[in-house]
Amino acid sequence: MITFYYNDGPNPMKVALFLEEAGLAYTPVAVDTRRGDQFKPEMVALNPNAKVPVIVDGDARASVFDSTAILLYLGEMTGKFLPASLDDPRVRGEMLSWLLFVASGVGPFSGQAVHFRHYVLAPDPYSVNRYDCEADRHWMIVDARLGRQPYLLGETYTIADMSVWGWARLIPHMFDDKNAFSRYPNIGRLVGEINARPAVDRVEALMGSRPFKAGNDAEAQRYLYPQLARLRPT
Ligand SMILES: N[C@@H](CCC(=O)N[C@@H](CS)C(=O)NCC(=O)O)C(=O)O
Repeated sequence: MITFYYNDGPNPMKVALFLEEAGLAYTPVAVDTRRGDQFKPEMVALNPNAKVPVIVDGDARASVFDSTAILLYLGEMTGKFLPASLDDPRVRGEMLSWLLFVASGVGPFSGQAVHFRHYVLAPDPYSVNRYDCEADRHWMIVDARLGRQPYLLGETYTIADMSVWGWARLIPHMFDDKNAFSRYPNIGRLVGEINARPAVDRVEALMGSRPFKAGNDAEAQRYLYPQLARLRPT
């Protein structure tokens, strides 16, 4: 049995999507990051980076953190939602390229774009422009790829699409533009297609079953923006 540590953020969403798509049995454990649950010793023991998602696969006695690593683990463990011919190094290389492009570029730049547009405490046009621009540049690359083929890795829906979906569904919020998908029509098509899958209804039911703390009060800021402590006079 898998234990899934999660909140309703984009990275846990990707893993929830896989678990639901694959029909795996799992026990969800909510981690309220605005209340600091991610820093509890039992969480830091599972993920020294003190973030979600994390899974513990009790049957295999495996513990895996970071959404991309978890998607790869679950894909390889089940043999599902992977490209065909994964034993061909060229196919595996292509899959890793796109997974890591999402993990190291799309995700971090999108996260910072959301932060500097919606949550920054000291408004800063330079940073908004920097992260908007980089997030947009990454999304244009994804959109061009999806303009040539239905899915990131070709003709089949894989973990790479699940990884992109976690952040792509937030594009209108990220750019504060409800028509943002008109700039990325192929991503809009993929997000619409994945959102229509029954697994997404189950992911949303899971996320809705546990009301996480909302807002950006002093407690949330203390846990989510540890850099603020450095600004306080000693
Ligand atoms: N690279 C990690 C990033 C994980 C991450 O940033 N998780 C967020 C939720 S989407 C989190 O736990 N935030 C709490 C915090 O930053 O303290 C992954 O892909 O899993």
